[in-house]
Amino acid sequence: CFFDHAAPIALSLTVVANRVPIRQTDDGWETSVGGLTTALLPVLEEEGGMWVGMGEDPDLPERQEYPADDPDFLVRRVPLSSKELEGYYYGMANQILWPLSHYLIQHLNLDDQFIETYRQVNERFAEAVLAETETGDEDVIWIQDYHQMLSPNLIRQERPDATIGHFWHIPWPAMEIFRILPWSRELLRGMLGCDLIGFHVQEYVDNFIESAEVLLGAEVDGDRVRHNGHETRVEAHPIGIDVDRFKEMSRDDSIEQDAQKFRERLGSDHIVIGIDRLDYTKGIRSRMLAFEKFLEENPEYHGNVSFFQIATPSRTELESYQQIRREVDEVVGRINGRFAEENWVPVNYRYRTYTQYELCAFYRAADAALITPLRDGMNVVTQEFVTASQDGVLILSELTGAAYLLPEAVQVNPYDHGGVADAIRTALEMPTGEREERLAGLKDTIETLDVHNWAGNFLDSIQE
Ligand code: ADQ
Repeated sequence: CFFDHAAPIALSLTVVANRVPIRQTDDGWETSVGGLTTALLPVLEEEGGMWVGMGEDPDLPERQEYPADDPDFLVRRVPLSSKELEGYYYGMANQILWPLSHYLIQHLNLDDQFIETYRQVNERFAEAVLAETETGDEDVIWIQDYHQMLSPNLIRQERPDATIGHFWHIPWPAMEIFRILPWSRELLRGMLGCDLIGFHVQEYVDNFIESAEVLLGAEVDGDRVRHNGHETRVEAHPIGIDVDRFKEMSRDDSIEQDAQKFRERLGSDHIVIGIDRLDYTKGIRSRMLAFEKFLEENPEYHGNVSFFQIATPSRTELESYQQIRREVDEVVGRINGRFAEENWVPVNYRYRTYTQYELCAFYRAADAALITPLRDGMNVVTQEFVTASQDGVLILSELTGAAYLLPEAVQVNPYDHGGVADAIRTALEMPTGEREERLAGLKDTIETLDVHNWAGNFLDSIQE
């Protein structure tokens, strides 16, 4: 992989993502925490380069060298008006591409205004990249996610020799779902400006290739797609977490103490956790219904098991997110109203963010994690739990990218509440030997997925 090379590769990297990786705090500027930043910052720090993302605040500079005293890389903001942000981000990205890719088409809002603004904003991003970069053999432009489907080909038209990659972090749906979009062909042509497109798993690679073949009549040869005289490779590059950082954090004595205090506070023999952004794709409401069924069917567990669910506020401006929040509130209230006893509350629900350090203590304290999205590109909470846990059981939705890679998890269909209820019982009663064996297998896989390998492998592949 890239980081194992004896001498660093001469590479100048331009990352294009919806958001820039730095934020302003009371003490000055700092890098934000998150998978993308963790993966790509070391490359930018070592090799230099640029990160292009949207500028939501007109008071922040368009160009900012970071860190200011001894710059490693350039942050380039593409300033967006609130109207642009609404159409491109809240509209096209969040109300069209997000629900469609997760097969939840009841949330689709196919408003023509959204694609109009999306085209304009993708053009603005492409112009920023073209203005700031030169074409050299070692220059790589790496675009991230569904916010930027058109900019690859816009850049390609001006720079036929540029090296352009794209990583798509969510599922690529079946061709018959993708073709629902009135602009499916235009969006595919935009993506095919790339030299390399990465997805988490082969299923999404196959879906993308089929979409290009059927909808554009592209020529396909294995993982290569030819269209309009240009060839694009499409590959699976499953993302990981920063395993060493997570391991180190979870070994910290104070994490162990915090986990212990947390267990005492909940006061139950068994703790099951769920941690997600509050998003209708994450299946939080279905999970609650499954837990309710578990309580109905297993009265001997009343008073002995607590379900601790954290939901991070997300995309709160959108009605569909306000609605899922109301629905989750309602079902939590109902379950607790129905089953709570003098010294026991079955569902402990928190609608807020935590630090990674705090999350790590929750992972450590849990007997089982209930990770049951209705659909998820990968789901890295899974990997964080497995890395931090010492003896926990992973219950995982088979409709996630992670499920393809983690056969040792107890896999469930998130729509099957009875099946999930049975899985909870299986997890709580699993013999120690089996728990250890499954967890060891999961840990092995997650070590190899490490986020540094992910970035390194993608960058190696694009430079082949
Ligand atoms: P997300 O949909 O955001 O990512 P996920 O992969 O689960 O989903 O990552 C969520 C991250 O947020 C985790 O690192 C988690 O620790 C953190 N988080 C969640 N709740 C939190 C809280 N209350 N406080 C603090 N942090 C919290 C998209 C795709 C996924 C894909 C990733 C990476 O939807 O399928 O795995 O990108 O490619």
